[in-house]
Amino acid sequence: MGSTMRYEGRLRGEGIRVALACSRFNDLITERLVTGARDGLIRHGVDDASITEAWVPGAFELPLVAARLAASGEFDAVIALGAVIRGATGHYEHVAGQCASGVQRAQLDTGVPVVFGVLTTDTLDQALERAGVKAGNKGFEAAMTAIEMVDLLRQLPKAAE
Ligand code: INI
Repeated sequence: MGSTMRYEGRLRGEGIRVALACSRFNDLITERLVTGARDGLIRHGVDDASITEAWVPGAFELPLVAARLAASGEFDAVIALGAVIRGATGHYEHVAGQCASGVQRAQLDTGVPVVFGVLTTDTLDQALERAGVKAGNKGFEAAMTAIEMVDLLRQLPKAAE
């Protein structure tokens, strides 16, 4: 009997090129997410010079830019960073929902991991807590996901021709 194959990405960032798609809306929060993401990447071996940032006005714009970065062939992973806060908008569901589905589409269309590092919260306080103040930093977590996914995809069998 053959043994079961088990694939799992490792947190090894050496040699990985990462693009951060960053949203300016709620930049008190998103600047912290960027800091957390850079910290997570660098702590796990990603070279500072291999991290690129592209800033967009709001979370709604993240999918287009994330898709462009992913399709460029210049990055092994893209991380979309943003903060959609319900209290601040009447169209929360649209912005958050479209952002999430657009980010998912970007990674499925390109085969390049595009990580959803976007906070969707009811209040500014909740967003702050998840941006490094109390309950971790979603940017840091997104960096771990990016590194893990790059390593996992390198291990998995390639798509058949
Ligand atoms: N963009 C955000 O990133 N977060 C929000 O909370 C938000 N609110 O509250 O509206 C927001 N709106 C702007 C949106 O992302 C687009 O930039 C805008 O609609 C132009 O396309």
